[in-house]
Amino acid sequence: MKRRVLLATAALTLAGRGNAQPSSMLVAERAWSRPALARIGTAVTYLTLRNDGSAPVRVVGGSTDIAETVEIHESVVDNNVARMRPRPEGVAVPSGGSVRFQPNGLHLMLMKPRADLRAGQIFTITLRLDNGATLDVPVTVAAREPAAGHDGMHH
Ligand SMILES: [Cu+2]
Repeated sequence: MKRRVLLATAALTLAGRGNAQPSSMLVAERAWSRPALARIGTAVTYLTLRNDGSAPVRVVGGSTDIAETVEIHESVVDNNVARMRPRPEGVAVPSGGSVRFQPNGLHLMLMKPRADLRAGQIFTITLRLDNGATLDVPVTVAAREPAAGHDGMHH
């Protein structure tokens, strides 16, 4: 029993070395945003989040220099009417799993873009996680989802 406790402590120490958030490793892939005119007042970003860590992670919000706020939204069909609702509770990404933000589903809503989003432009969204960590995600402006293989970065 005592031996087991000691081993567990050693593992924690090793995992924690050089990494403030050893409990999670979230990866953003294929982040893209449709071209949008600033005067429309909103823009939308999609991406896939993959959790390579051993604990679930919840994305609770985000921010970007190019818009006033970033909200997590979900498109739903209600009485045959498509609409979207904010998800203040965020989105959980299970350990070893992934969550896809895509048209007609989960998306990041950029409120009040400060300038037009033009195809080919790249900007950064900083996602905020419930464990206090953040994840900087490079987002490409494109008319449709980029092909696989365009990986984001670890935090
Ligand atoms: Cu929305």
